[in-house]
Amino acid sequence: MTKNIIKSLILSIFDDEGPTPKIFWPENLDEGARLLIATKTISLLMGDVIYQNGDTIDDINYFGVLPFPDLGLKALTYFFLIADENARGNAMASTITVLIDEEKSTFFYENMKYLRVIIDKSATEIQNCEKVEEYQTIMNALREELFAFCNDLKDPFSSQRKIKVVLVGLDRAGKTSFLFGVKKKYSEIIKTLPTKGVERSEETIFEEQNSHISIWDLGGQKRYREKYLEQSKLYLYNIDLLFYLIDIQDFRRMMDSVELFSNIIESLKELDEYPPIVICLNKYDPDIKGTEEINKNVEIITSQIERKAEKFFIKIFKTSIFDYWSLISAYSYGLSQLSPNRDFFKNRLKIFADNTDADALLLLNENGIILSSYSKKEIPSKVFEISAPHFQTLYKTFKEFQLLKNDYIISSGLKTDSKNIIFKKIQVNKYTLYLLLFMEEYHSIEKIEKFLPNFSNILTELISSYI
Ligand SMILES: Nc1nc2c(ncn2[C@@H]2O[C@H](COP(=O)(O)OP(=O)(O)OP(=O)(O)O)[C@@H](O)[C@H]2O)c(=O)[nH]1
Ligand SMILES: [Mg+2]
Repeated sequence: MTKNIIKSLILSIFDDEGPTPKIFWPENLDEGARLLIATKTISLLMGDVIYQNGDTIDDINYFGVLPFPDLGLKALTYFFLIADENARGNAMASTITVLIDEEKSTFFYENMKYLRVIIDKSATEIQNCEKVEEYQTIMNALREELFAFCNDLKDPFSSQRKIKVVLVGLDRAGKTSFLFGVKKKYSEIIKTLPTKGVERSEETIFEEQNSHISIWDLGGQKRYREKYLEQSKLYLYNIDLLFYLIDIQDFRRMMDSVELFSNIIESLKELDEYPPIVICLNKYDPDIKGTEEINKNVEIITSQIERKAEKFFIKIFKTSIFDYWSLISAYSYGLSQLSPNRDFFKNRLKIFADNTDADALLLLNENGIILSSYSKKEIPSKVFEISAPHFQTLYKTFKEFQLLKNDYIISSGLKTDSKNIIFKKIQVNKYTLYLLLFMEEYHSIEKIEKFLPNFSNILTELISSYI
């Protein structure tokens, strides 16, 4: 019997009295605990600006995993809005929260995709139902469905979340170089030999993370391709994230690459696996990018891949080992897909940007991986592209010589439009993170200092369950 894994289930609504636990199970759930859960789940997601930017109700919904260390519990929470003419902004912030013992939290990560569907369905029912009295019925049905789901699981929790990331593509597409490039192991790149079979390595986003990320770099030569397609149960099973690399300069083999992609899609479908896929149009080198021939290749391959991808979630990047930013952007984007809290992060970054009048900001970890980003317009992302890698190097250098005041590096002299790029190290609990902001010069530091404590507090809650 595994149904006891779920300790509690709560529907909280922000009404006239503030965050209120409306429907909860078990009935004898401690009042203090109830209130804490309602308050934390709602307040973490609700910014001052949330209703004011013209979003429709359906646009606002976030899933995330939150810790409740005082209760010894971990929560999977879904934030959504319920329309209400009398409420501020014509909507009430609401959350559905499922709680389990904190040491079993892998259960959430491993079953996220199913739990999302189940909870989302109930939230939609609540949004659409006319009578408040029906909330109880909907929540009872949700509880039954969650119990049934848990009962069907053979092994609902292991102590560590195991994540499998796979890189595939034709031989010489640049998979192994891509991984070296991300790690700035340049001396290795020039020595790469064709990968034999599979090479496995590990990724760590935080030292403290409770997940094990294993990266499989699958050799792309014909015999290895045949092997992993034949033994797809071994190689393509249980994938959390897939990178597919294509050599954009090798026009001759472009259709072979599309065919391989198509074969992989078919294998995944057979295995009932639907990982997010990051496509890298690789060898898009700085000196040839924008040329007519390359543009044409990009166009052709993009349309082919999109057609073959069917219902898979794909995101296409143009990458080159000579453009570090292109590698780290694609790589980070992929890894961020592994985080159940990615929407939470983005939302928090947006609120911080609005508070500080920043046009854009990035949150990086110590290895320069972009944990989350937010930008109001398209232009600033270009600014980051040029500056982010340099700032981190600058930071390390300055730090070494103890030249930094309060861990800030500020670009001044961007005299074109009185904007600054600000780089700041922030300590969030035991995690060292870096913020990169693009913002108005005027009072920029004061604004950051004013809102940073609250921002850091919230990040503390979110970061321990980032991955
Ligand atoms: N111009 C250019 N060359 C690249 C790039 N990435 C990789 N290469 C080169 O392409 C060749 C193949 O790179 P690998 O990383 O070994 O390719 P792979 O996909 O791992 O190949 P297999 O292991 O056989 O599947 C090497 O000579 C690399 O130096 C790139 O972005 N631009
Ligand atoms: Mg290789």
